[in-house]
Amino acid sequence: MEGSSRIPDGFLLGCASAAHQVEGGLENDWTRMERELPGSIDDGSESGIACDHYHRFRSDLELCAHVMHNNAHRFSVEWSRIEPAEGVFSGPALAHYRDVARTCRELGMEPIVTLHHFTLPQWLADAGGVLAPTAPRLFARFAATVAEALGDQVRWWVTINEPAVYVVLGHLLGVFPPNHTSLSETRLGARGLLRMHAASAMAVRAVAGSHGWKARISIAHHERRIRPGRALASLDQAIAGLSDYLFNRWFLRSCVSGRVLPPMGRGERVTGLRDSLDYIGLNYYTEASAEFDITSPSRLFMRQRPPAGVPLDRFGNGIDPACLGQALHTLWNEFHLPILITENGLADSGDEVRTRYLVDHLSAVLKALDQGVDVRGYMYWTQMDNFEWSKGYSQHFGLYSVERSSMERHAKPSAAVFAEICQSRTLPAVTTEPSRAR
Ligand code: IFM
Repeated sequence: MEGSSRIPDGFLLGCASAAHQVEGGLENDWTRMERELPGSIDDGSESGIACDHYHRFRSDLELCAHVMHNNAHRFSVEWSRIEPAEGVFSGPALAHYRDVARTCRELGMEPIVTLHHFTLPQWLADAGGVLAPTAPRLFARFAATVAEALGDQVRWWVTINEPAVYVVLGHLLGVFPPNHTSLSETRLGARGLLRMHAASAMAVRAVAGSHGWKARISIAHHERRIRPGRALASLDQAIAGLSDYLFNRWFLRSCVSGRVLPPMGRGERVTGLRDSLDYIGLNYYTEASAEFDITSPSRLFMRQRPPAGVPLDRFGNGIDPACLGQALHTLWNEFHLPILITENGLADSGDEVRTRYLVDHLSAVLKALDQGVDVRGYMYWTQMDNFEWSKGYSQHFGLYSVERSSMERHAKPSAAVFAEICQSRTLPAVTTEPSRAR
């Protein structure tokens, strides 16, 4: 391992989760799709009670703090629970999330709160979802309500999780609600999310200002390193460059410029967008190769393939920790904003590759830190195996497994390694060879 293996004091280390994947008992656009659209979930499951984290959050958080020695925790608040009907806010739901944030603090973990993580209340989905002209205003009102309830406990905010993933999977590829496959809707959806981000960032800042606490606001940006498939094929290079711009840069650059950049808009200014990012939340998993494919106009003429010469995850995506290092450098060089790794993880049912993945990716982070990139923390995705969206319960990203019949949590070997890292604040040397995750 090159560079420092010592993790600096104050560096945040923890796990990330999302309400729909762990809480259970929800009524939102996803639960409706799971029930009503046959085949929408690969293993035929419904999220159901998920990990029953809504009722077990305290003991789950204790595992993070006392067993894994985490000093931070990222979770999302569920809009459909807090605002079950338009304009009707649930006091008990707000009190619950306030309790979660306060419990994090009491356990010595910095809470990082996501306002939108893939799900929408059904009433908003019925009104057009993120395409609805009212969505930014409604999301801002929701954000202000959450900030009023939780704000004195929370400094780190994520307005929207992975906007590019959300709009591509929901509006271009039809895998997430609303299950549409429309290029023009994809453009409108991207614009809608940008406006929702701007409006909610302004709302959280206004509440913070009036109460005198500090809010650090960002999105959780999913960066997927995309290389041209055939190094010398100029169409592959063009398509890789285009998808890198659309998927990895468009949202962030629009935020910094304060305008809806082409091709989603014509540079029109959005109130509150400019300087709406205090840091960059980075979700980093894998890399891909892009090849030009004339037969798939609906996929922007692009076919993604596993890259050559690197180990693959179980979806066939490349695992190369150096790519996380490159992502950190390119983001830092372009935006000069602190970076918080809001997600990094691996689906590995046998827990055979996770330890290596974790240590190598953390090692890449420490190297980037040594080289001057301002990285503030690292959240592993995720504490426990949970509902992995359209893959259902078939994918296992967790450091803990969950027995579905009893809901018992069991630490995997990688959890012990993460615990040791967080406690000693030092990276161990890992000797196993990288292999393909099952
Ligand atoms: O489970 C998801 C999470 O909700 C968003 N980022 C990627 C994770 C793994 O696929």
